[in-house]
Amino acid sequence: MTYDDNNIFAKILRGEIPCDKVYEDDHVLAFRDIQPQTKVHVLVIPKGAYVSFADFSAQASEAEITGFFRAAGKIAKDLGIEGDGYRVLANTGVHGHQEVPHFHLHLFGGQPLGRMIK
Ligand code: IU
Repeated sequence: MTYDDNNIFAKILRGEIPCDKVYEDDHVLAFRDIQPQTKVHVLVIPKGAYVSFADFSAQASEAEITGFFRAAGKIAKDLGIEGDGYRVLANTGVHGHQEVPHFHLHLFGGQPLGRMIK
């Protein structure tokens, strides 16, 4: 899918809009969701221009994919939500109700989550 350089996460990556950053490395940025749905609600995004999970999983290099998922796991651990458990979610496309067209993982935790979030 064509990537929109003006999506909000692209602007955050370029530093044009601030974010509440919790982690950054060469390939990954993570920040707190602006409208948290749970006590801990963090978004993990690749720095590369991928619209969705579909594009990221199909087009990203193995190094990007490995780095991304390793970072996501480390972020959850560093946030202190690993012990009691948490939820990872990637809304994708129209049926998935993806609102921001830059691939992101939601990390939800810090409280019991029930069966579904979102
Ligand atoms: P979705 O998976 O694309 O549906 O979720 C997008 C998330 O991005 C949603 O939880 C928003 O609250 C969040 N978000 C944000 O953290 N900062 C922003 O400036 C905007 C959306 I716009």
